[in-house]
Amino acid sequence: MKEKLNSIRQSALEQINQRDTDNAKLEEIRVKYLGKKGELTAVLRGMGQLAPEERPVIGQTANEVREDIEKAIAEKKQSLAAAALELKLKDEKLDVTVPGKKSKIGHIHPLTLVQRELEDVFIGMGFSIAEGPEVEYDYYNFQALNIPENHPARDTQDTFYITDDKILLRSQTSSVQARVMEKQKPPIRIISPGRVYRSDAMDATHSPLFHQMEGLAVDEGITMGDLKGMLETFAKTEFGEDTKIRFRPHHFPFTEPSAEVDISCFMCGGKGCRLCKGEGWIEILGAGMVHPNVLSMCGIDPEKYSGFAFGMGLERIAMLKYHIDDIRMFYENDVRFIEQF
Ligand code: 2NM
Repeated sequence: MKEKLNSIRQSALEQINQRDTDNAKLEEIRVKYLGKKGELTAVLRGMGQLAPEERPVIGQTANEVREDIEKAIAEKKQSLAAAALELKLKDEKLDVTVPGKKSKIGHIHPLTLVQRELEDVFIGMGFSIAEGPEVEYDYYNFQALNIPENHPARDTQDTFYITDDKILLRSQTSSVQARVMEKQKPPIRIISPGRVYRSDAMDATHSPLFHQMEGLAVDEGITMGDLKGMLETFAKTEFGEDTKIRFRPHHFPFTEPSAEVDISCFMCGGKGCRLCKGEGWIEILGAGMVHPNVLSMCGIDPEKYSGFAFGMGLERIAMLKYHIDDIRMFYENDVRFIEQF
């Protein structure tokens, strides 16, 4: 009996300590020797047949064998866990000296770039940014801006109507300014950048969707001199300290008097070149003194208050600045184009 126990111990320990014994194999071994139907259990069951004086000795040996096997299993388990941890640590070792993978970084779209730059310039002069809906009432886009019923801009040839006559895609961000004047009392100093829509055929200089930035200042005693001084500061900040501005008489329904504003060519300094087409001057915006009808329609007393307003196309500014000769480049999402900014 004793030999039997010793041989059980020996073969169990041998199997446990084999190099390729893993956790699953350990469990098999445990069941094989210590399980309910295991070899050691079978020996203990057979104790009844032993002589009474042999029982304590064999019993003690059997317990020792059980303890030895249990201990060996526990130790093997521990060494397996240690080896697994070792392997994991080795596997997850991080070599911080390996050169990193370069990830592609996006670019700011040139229109966004120009919009942000202009916002900074005007915010620096005390303007705040105002926003409004792109789907707009005819009232704010035309009526409140003194644009008469028969004006060509109102034609379906020129404007995208959502409903027959009341709702449209705004054709200028002046609609935002009409909304602000209606809500807010002077002093008002706002710019309204954003998308506008006009039913134009796409070509190198036209797009049915483009971007504008308009500005508005309303207060007591605002004059054309304020407009001129402010625009001069704007032109010098945006296009360089030597930039001059020039007003040419024009007509807009929402301003009186109105003007188109040129800057001296920032490429040739006014001598005449390819960019200014030999003119020395480049048209960049429209402006004027807010029409009294617009003020009163928006609930501001034109006897007490006056204001100036201006508007420019962001695409046009970006095209001049970056020498882009086709407006369609802005909307095609060609990375080779975007990557240049
Ligand atoms: C322009 C040119 C001239 C303009 C007028 C107004 C408002 F709402 F005050 F009447 N906002 N913007 C304006 C004036 C816009 O764009 C070429």
